[in-house]
Amino acid sequence: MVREAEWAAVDEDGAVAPIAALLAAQGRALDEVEGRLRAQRIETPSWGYANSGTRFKVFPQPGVPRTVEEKLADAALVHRLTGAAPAVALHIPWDRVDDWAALRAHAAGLVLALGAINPNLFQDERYKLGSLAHPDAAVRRQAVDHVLECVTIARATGSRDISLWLADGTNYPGQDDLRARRRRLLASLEEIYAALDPTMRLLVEYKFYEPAFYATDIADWGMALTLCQRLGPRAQVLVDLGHHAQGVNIEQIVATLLAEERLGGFHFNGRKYGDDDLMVGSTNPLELFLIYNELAAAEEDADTAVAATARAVAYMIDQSHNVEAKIPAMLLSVMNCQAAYAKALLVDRAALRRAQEAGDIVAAHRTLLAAFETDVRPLLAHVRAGLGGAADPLDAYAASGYQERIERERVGGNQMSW
Ligand code: LRH
Ligand code: MN
Repeated sequence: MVREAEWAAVDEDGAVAPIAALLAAQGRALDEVEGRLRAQRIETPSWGYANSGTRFKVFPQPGVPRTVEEKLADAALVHRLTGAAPAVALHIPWDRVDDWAALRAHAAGLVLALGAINPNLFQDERYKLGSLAHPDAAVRRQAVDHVLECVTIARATGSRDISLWLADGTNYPGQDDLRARRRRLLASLEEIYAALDPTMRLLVEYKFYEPAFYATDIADWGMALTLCQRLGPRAQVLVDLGHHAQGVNIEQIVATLLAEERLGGFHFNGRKYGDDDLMVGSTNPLELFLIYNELAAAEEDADTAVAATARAVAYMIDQSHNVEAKIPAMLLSVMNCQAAYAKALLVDRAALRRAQEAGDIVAAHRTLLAAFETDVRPLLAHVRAGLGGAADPLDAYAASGYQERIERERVGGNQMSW
């Protein structure tokens, strides 16, 4: 499929020499940084390979998967080329199959794992007034049962995380009792938490508005954190980059959740206005770098509980590629995460600490900028090549003929969509 020759050997040693020198000046070895980059894992979303859109229009694209297996095939190529996307998050019922064990084996055959299981409590008519927080006990029962089914699915797919986002909320003041909704929500979550296997986690995703336009039941990190603290240690907060009000300092939320040992994972994407679900790093690469900077620092923290929390974070992409080509968009998104992490790993933390302790604000800020402004592309080409991937995944994809092949072969049937 991908002509090996396309992956021209890069003059790796020469190209990474500047990075090696930069690290040597810090008394650090290139191997340490390369080792952490080789261990980077980004989970891609099955729904990112399918058709998606806005309330105005869903634009179908040629070659889009008609089956979960075709989604996995596309995800497998993204992993082969980047070396850093070995798992796919699933959404239920969008990805429901009859035989989960067979799907798991099929994925393994593609060198892929099945990742987080995402329940869907936002598309059934009965959820108009909410799901886990709904005033009607019968509706809450249905919603809890759906999440319990997702726990059963996770057991079959070997997934660690149940990744839960709720559209629950109200549109007008007085529509419902806000504390009563929280009580109902917590009771539903307690039943779900009790059903988790000891190796499983419940990731609680917050969002400040939409589709609710007055009060969202889990609207911010504080509401999610306090719910998780009431549930237990395996309930952790999921940070979707598109779910904050303008101007919110997301890297500070990340630092806080790490300090609380409650950062469970991310839904990475880019946004300029609302929950735009654009390619991560496309609108604000500095913010993505600053988020990875908090994570890279926490991974090395002397506080072993904080370091363990940072190392257990689930890095997941949650995007909808409404107009751009889906597989190239996913490739660039993974590449942007690799670049942000690589830059964060180059931060001279000793110099940063010295400047902070000396109160030298400009020097401290410049220490971060120096890493952010470092060209890490040769380093990443080196790391990917070492993982059997492509020096430049997008060039390799263009040369592979894969897009032309899927557009030729995937004719007929129903394209998958939200
Ligand atoms: C909600 C959300 C959530 C999903 C969906 C696909 O906006 O971020 O994570 O399940 O997008
Ligand atoms: Mn999300």
